[in-house]
Amino acid sequence: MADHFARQLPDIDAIETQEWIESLDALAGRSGKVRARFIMARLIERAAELQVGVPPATSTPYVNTIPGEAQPWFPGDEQIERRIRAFIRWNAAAMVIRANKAADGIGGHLSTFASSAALYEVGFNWFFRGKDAGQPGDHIYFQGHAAPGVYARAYLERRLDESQLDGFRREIGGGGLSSYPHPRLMPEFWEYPTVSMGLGPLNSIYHARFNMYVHQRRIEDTSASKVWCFVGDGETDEPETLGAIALAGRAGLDNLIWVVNCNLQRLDGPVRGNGKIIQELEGVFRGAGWNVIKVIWGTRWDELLARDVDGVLLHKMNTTVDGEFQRYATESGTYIREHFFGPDPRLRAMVEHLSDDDLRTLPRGGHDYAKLYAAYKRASEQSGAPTVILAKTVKGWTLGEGFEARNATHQIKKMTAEQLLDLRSRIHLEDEIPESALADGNPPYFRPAEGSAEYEYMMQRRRALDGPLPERKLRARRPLSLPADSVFDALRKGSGGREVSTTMAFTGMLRDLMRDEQFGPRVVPIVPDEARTFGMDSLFREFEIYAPHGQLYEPVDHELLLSYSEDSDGQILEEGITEAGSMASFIAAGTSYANLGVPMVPFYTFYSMFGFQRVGDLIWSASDSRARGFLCGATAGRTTLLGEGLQHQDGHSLVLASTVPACMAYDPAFAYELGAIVNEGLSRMYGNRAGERADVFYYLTLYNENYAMPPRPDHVTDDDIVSGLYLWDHGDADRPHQATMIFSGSAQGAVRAAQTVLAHDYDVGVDLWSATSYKCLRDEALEVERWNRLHPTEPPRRSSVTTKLGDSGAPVVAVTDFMKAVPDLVSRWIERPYCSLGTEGYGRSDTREALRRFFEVDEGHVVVTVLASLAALGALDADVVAGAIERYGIDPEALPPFDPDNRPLAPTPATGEQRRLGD
Ligand SMILES: Cc1ncc(C[n+]2csc(CCOP(=O)(O)OP(=O)(O)O)c2C)c(N)n1
Ligand SMILES: [Mg+2]
Repeated sequence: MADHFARQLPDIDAIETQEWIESLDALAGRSGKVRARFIMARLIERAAELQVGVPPATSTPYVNTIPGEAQPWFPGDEQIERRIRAFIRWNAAAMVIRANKAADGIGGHLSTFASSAALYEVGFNWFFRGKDAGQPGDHIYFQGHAAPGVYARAYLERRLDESQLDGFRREIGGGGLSSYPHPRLMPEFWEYPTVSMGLGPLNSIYHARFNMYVHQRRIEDTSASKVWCFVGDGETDEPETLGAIALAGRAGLDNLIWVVNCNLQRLDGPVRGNGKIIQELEGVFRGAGWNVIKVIWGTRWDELLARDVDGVLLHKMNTTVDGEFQRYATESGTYIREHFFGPDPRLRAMVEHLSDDDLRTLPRGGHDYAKLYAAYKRASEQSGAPTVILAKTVKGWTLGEGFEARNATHQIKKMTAEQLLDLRSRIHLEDEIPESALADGNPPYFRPAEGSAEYEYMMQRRRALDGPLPERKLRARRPLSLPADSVFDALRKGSGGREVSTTMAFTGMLRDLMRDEQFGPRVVPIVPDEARTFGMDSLFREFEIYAPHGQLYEPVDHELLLSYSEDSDGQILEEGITEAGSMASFIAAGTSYANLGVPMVPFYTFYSMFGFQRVGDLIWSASDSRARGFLCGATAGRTTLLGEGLQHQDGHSLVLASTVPACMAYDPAFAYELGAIVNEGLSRMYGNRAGERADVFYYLTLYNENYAMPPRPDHVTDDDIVSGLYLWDHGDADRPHQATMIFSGSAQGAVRAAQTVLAHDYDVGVDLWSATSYKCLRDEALEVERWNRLHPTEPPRRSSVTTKLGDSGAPVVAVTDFMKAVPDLVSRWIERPYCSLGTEGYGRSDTREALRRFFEVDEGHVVVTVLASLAALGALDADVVAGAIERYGIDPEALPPFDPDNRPLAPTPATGEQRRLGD
């Protein structure tokens, strides 16, 4: 049913309205729908010129957004740029083919770059700014599997040599080139990891937004920097790709340009065989407030469109689905004449003067340099909105019949001698590549000599654009001074008996860090709509929430001391409900030390359950990116967050964190531990200790259980704390029985209570240790273990965890609010009987007490476990253990919490049997 919204609007001249409608009726009746559509389109365009305020149509006909006559003059030498492009095309293909010849199965991609060579080259020659002028330059996200093309250009520029190209995908041993963009593997070359589809596009949006943020906060002038992101059309299937485009529109990110390589294919086949990806994306992006530039047809189509007086060509363009377009790219001119132009005599007549070969090679817009130049120029001059360029290409373009638009093209990595010859002639390199060199299927590289016209042209263009790209260059343009150590004093002193949580301690510390005059402005607090949960609403008024356009309303709570305050130079990134977006912000802030030469310190605080589990690949991307900063998993623990149930109670983020090499995972129990870890983290990641700056990031668990935060014991140093394990409290050494307990995080409560009971009621003296980081202990122990293995004739070394806990023979019980796998990370290096208590299984809603009983980490279970460990050694009678089990009312027959179907058991009064609640 038609929408009748306009009938509700005030009509101040109904007769005039009627006249307009009648003329449209007459037009459509007399001249047909095509003509009516045309007039409407012109009226909409005119209305936009008059700034009438009519919203743009979500989709426009299947033609270029910039018509031929509106194209700017191209300032370069198209011929020489085509030559340069041919060399790059050749070398990109040669490196993949050679790599697979040398090591079958090593992989690589030929067709993606072949489809996007012009998309990149027009950028390299005319738009992408480097860093040589001392400015941050542009930030380019390359499509990951187009990497061979980027290497090939660097080879022409003498930034890579032939042996490096031959090291494509052969990194072990050094000097090789990574398969995809990885700053971790090629830290001086690649800036942004992209190949996990969707993450590059998402990161690019938050990166552009971050550049605006630092600009508006007057930390750095980023007005000359653009973020360019190259995206695959198939990649737009990923929710991460399109999930944040509305933010870019809302924030008016005119420093952001996306180029979507619409080759109509993904890995398996067509992206939208039955539809039109360009039209679909146009609607999506326009709806999100982007400036959309479609580059569909190459220049030779302009003439045909000009002759399309009846609109039949346009109609054919509009109604041909991508699956058919893909087919046309593989077919002969005759086929195209028959099927595309054929059915309508007017269309057929339009191309009568063209040969079959002309028809076959009518190019798509994404291979047309002048069209691309026009689009890029307009995009870079756009103000107030981000731009997306939807460029239509052929996958495998120039690679020949076996490749172009074939469904399998994505994965073909080899070319026969015949195919190589074909490519050579397609890109006119007969003079450069001798036929004899292709016989063995190992194509040689070729680059024009220094001093040649092509070389000089190319280098001159890069000099004019401030140097080469990509280049990851660390420049301390605006160094950071660390906060005064006194910021951590309050944490060291404890809470003076006041019951607080580590989350509250964290928020207080964050506030104090932000108040530090020098350091404070570099802090970037990030939160996904959970600030109130973590008590961070207390920061709103003082530091304000970043809003690019400021606060255009008086907040409902304006009278409150802690009102919701937004400002264009606000410091807090309140991202709304998007953990993925918040992670992208974390990456942008955490890599600012490299991207802008301005170290910024992100503290991203989130529900710990929605961290590693929800956005694990983005955390991986942060580590790929060499991001620095603090990930703060609040409401941590499976029993500490009460009431919320299994979707919220995190007992495994520390397990997942242990899989990320660059992640320093800590589980602090006390405020002073938190302070020591953050202090150490700051100096490790941002400090001025020469040579020690590390591209790592920290993961901290924060709990919401309140207890008195003890002062740091006199015998404990900050180094002890960050080492991962330290003796917190000596037990009574005179007791006849001895044991050790290790706590982490909120498990401290049960362990400390158990220590008292064990001493008084069971005569067991228990040392208490705090394990702040099992990951840290494990990493060190693995290193020692390896050293010992490889140095058989040297006296063996002992790991720190082995040394610290010694070999007294007394049992050790480790307790955590996470899974047992966490303390078990170090079990094989403990030379004493070792047992861990943790929270296996699914979380559920209840009180902390009930949860801790259920998960077997409460005082009773800790006491029983220590006694059982002693009994197992023969130090105690089994009856003592049985007595404790009874004393604490523990049901030995209850199903274990890690049984996936376990629901709490309750006795059935009549029979005394047990039944599942809820059955
Ligand atoms: C998250 C993720 N899933 C799957 C892949 C595997 N993959 C690599 S390239 C590709 C197809 C890409 O198609 P498109 O985005 O259209 O790029 P094109 O090569 O056509 O330019 C796929 C599925 C990946 N890299 N990342
Ligand atoms: Mg594609």
